[in-house]
Amino acid sequence: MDVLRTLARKVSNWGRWGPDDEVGTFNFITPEVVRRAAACVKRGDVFSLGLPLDSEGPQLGRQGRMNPIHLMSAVEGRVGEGDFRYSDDIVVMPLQCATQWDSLAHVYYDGQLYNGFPATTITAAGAARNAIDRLGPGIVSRGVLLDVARLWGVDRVGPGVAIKPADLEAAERAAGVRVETGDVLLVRTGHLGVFKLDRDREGYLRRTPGLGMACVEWLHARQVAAVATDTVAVEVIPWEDPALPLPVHLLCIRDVGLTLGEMFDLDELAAACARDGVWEFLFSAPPLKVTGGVGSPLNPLAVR
Ligand code: UVW
Repeated sequence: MDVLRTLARKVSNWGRWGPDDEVGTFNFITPEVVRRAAACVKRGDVFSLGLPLDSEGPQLGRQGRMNPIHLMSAVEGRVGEGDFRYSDDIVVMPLQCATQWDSLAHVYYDGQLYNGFPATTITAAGAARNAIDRLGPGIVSRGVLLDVARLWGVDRVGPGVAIKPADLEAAERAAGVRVETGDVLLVRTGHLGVFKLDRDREGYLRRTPGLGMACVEWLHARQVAAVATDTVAVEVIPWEDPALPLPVHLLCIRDVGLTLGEMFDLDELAAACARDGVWEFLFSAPPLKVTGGVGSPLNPLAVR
């Protein structure tokens, strides 16, 4: 934990946007950043980055995380005596089971959340601080996709392989793009693409490629608004130091105030970017306004 606390001091954004701030690096998304993002729309092509919400998802039921259950609450429902019919439905799902944002209340250590709020503000009623609904109008910014799998000429970065800052910079050079203040960074490893073919849930969840701990300082220095990948945890699993679980989560969410996006389906977007060599786009992923929620399911959009 000493390594973690030392790094935490270097990357901390606590107090940067005032003592009451609950949205962290989303403060980097200024109106100017949004205008620059809108200018990325050239073709009018829209890509959905969300997984389908159904029983075929990657979850195994561990940690209370099951795949979504979709039920019909009305089939051929009637209103009045005429021929009018309606259908209604219900979804039961953990907010963390598919494509999602982790809120800044999702993980913590030493009894404190991002910006120093006490962990006791999270109760059975939800998160009173740093909850997902604090994001208000949601997230619109420039998205930049760095395709590490393509850079390395592989279908998937190997499970357990940690991506380093030098790899992100090599992917930037290959894409001819630079990650800048307020961007939402998407990193493609190809891991979800393999799951979509082999449906091996154990393989998808247990060992994943992902960001190594050294990337935290890089993300902090580049002032990204959020980072998302096509894996279940953004960071490499198993962790680089077995005695230090989830270091990227802890440092990004709790110290940097940086929201993580997980299980983003980046394959079609990456193919389109590779076709014309443009790796930036307008990105939007508003969370559901779940009051006190520590995360939210999403259908993120990239508009090119
Ligand atoms: C944990 O497993 C705690 O987090 P996540 O779902 O964000 O990977």
